[in-house]
Order: sequence, then structure tokens, then C-alpha cells
Amino acid sequence: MPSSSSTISQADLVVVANRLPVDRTVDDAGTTHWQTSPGGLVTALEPVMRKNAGAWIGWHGADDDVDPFEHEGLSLVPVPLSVQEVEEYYEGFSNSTLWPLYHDVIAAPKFHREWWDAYVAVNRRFADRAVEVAAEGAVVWIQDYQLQLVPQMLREQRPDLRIGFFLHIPFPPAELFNQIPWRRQLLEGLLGADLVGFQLPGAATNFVRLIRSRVGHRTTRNTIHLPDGRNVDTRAFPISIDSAGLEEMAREPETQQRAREIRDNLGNPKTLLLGVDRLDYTKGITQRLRAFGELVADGAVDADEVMFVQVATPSRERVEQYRVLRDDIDRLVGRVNGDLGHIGRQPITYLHTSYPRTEMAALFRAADVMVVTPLRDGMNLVAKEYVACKYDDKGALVLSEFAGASAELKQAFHVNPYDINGLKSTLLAAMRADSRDLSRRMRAMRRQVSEHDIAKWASDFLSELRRTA
Ligand code: GDG
Repeated sequence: MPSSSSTISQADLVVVANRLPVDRTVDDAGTTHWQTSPGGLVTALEPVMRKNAGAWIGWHGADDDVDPFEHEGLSLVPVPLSVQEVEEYYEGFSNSTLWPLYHDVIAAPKFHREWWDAYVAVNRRFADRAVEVAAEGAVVWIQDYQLQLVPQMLREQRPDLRIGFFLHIPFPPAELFNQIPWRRQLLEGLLGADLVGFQLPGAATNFVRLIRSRVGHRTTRNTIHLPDGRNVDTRAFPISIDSAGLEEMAREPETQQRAREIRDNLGNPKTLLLGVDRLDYTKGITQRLRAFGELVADGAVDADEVMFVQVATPSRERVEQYRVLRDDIDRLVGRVNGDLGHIGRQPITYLHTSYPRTEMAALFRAADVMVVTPLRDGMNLVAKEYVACKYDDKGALVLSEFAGASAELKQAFHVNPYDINGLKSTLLAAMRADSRDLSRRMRAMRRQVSEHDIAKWASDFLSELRRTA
């Protein structure tokens, strides 16, 4: 295996995440290659990982045992998952129980005892790997809802470590959280950390309240006092993007050329609306397409002048609720285009596929109105990415008030995506806004995103974690 070695020295900084930041491919000659998968988390953590001799523990996408290896200067520690574990721990408990429950029960969460058992077993495997890899007194940073039991499992074996946990998705209020048959275990799992980070202050408050009511520990503001004298701190650390890097990509002549091409290929509409999401029922894709379709049907917008491009990246396709959603969107797009389009003009261009980063940047450059309407979203990076690409201060952002990002992007056109009439009038307002208003809004949002980038997010979390020592 190229660029790999079978041992790994102990690390002073360990990141534990469901997935490793690499994908494996095998070429025709049977040689294995690893390719860094572009993602915000790698970008954020790469510099700190290098500086601290860091290691990353995660699933490598298969069930075989792969020795730890180095890839482009990162130490990677693969964790295997069997096919059944992928079904029960990942598609099951993580994505069919926790995901819908933590997102306001938009879809009905399913509770299965076997899924829970698999979740416990897999969390233990991740924790055991961290026990082996972490140097004495190391900092271990655990990521997201798939691994909420790891903090406690790790602390039991390694009380010398500084343990941080960050939740990328919302943390629900007690009224919803208490549905989980294993609620107490999940809370205890998280309490193994010294610092539990959330996207928004409200999530931290939900967590602290639940600890008080369910577990009975004393709390003062955002600190939980455990009976053994240890404290657990909770706080919001709103995640962000590599705004400078993305802006640089957006400014490349090739990106600008590609943005022009995209508009040309669409027949140069006067106004181009854009949606970019993982195909997920939390993202409000049907709501926004319905609203747009009605605007065209009402005659409020002219389908010869206005177009909607929706990119929906394939996601969790083996989970039933995602298959149903895909069919619903297919039908909706077909109806709008079938009823309202004509030869050479379709109101909605729907792309169920994923694209390279450069194409994303070109799409953001090309769009006049970015439509981000999740029903619930921890943060939503797409909204911040759009802003980062609009270096000429042009363009409008329509943003759901239920996205974490709406707390920071105050100058967006805010909308309640459940209110279809409200959504329609907000889309119209964004399309009709004058350029001075738009550039004033965009300037303010751009300042927020460039001053609060992903590097700041990572360093804020890690310095707070070290400070609480
Ligand atoms: C979770 C939380 C939180 C999408 N399609 C393509 C592509 N993308 C990129 C986007 C963006 C990322 O994927 C999606 O991030 P989001 O934040 O929008 O949403 P989730 O995937 O649900 O992420 C969310 C996030 O974690 C971080 O904490 O903000 O609330 O749900 O970067 O641009 N990228 C490429 N091709 C695609 O087709 N290259």
C-alpha cells in the first residue's frame, strides 16, 4: 500500500470521527490508493493536526482490518465496520433514530434494541482505538452524534486525557430527547467529556437542563458539576468554512468562466435561483420547490426570465425515508416542469449528483439568489459558502430561521420554510431587492464569515478545552 506504514506513534492530539477523511480506490493493477475527501473538518483540523503530531481515527468505508498509515502528512487510524454494523449502527441508530429525533422529529425516529446494541459496540471499538493511540495527557476531540458514548468509554480507561466533544447537529429539548429509551446512557456518555460543544447556545442550554432533570447533577450556568468533583463545560462554537480558500477559488479566472458558461447553458435567465444540499428531509427542498413552482404558476415570476437550479447530492440512499424523499422530489420537479415548462425552457433544473468543489464555487458565482430553507439544521455551511464566493457583494441569500447559520447571517432574507406563502413573498423580495440593499447586506455577512472562519472555530474549541484543564 503506497504512502502507508503499519505502526503509528502515540499522538498528542487525536480526532475521533465516524469517517476517516480519505476514500480508498483500487486501480487496475490492484494497487490501493487513498484520496483525501474534501471536507470542512479536514481543512479545519489539518494545520492543528500537523502542528500537534495528530492522529485521526475513523471508519475507512469497509469491513477489513487496515493498519494505521500516513497519508499526506496525516496519521490515519482506520476502524472497520461490518456490513451488519453499517446497517444497525450507522443507517439504523445514527441515521434513523438519532438524526430525525435531533432534527425536531421531522421524520419519525425508529427505535430498535438491536440498533442500540450495535451503537454501543461500535462506540466501544472507536473508544478502544483512541485508548491505544492517545499519548499520556493527550487531547482527544470526538465528533458528532454517531459517537456520543465514546467520551465516557474513553475516560473510564484513560482519566489522564483531555476529552472534547462537538455535536454538529442540533441538540433537542427534553420534550423530544426523552423519547429515547437510552436517553440516560447517551447523557452519561457525553458527560465523559471535559468540554461539550454545540453549534448554538440554545443546544447547550437544552443539554444542561436535561442533565439537571434526568441525571440530577448540579449545574451552574453552562457548567455541570459531577459528584466526583470534576466539571463538564458546555458552550456554543458555531462551525464555519475556509472562507479565504473558497473565495480564492471563486476568484480564479476558470471559475468565473465556468460561472458564465453555466448561465449561458441555461439560456441566460435574468434571475438564477440556486439550492445546494445533501438530499435530506431536513433541508426543506420540497418546500422551496413548491413555493417556486407556485410563483411560476401564479404568474408572479416569468419562467422565461427566472430559473431554479437545485443540486441534491445523493445521501443515505439505503435508508427508506431518503428513498421516499427522492421519489417525492422527482415527482414534484416533474410536475412543475411538465405543467409550466416549454421546449427549451424548464423552470427547474434538478441535478441529483455531486460535483467537485470548483463546480460548486462556479454555481455560487452564477446564482443571483441562494435559497437555503432547512426545516432544522445544526449550522448549514452552504449558506456561508455562498457568501464567501460573492466577493463583488452581489447576490441575495434566502435563509431559514431554523438553520444555525441564521444567528450569524443576520442580513439574509430570513424565512420560515413551513410558511409557503411567506416563502413565496420572501423569494420575490430577494429577487426584486435593489442592488444597494443587496450589497449592504452581503458586505455585512461577508465580514462575519471571513472573521469567523473554520480555523478560528477549531482554535477556539481547542483552546477552551485546554483552558478548562
Ligand atoms: C452537518 C450538519 C453542519 C454538498 N453537495 C456537494 C458538496 N456539498 C458540500 C457543501 C457543504 C457540505 O457539503 C454540506 O454541509 P452542510 O452544513 O450544508 O450540511 P450537512 O451535510 O447536513 O452537515 C450541518 C455541518 O454538519 C457542519 O457542522 O453545518 O448543520 O447537518 O460544504 O458545499 N460538496 C461538493 N460537491 C457536492 O456535490 N464538493
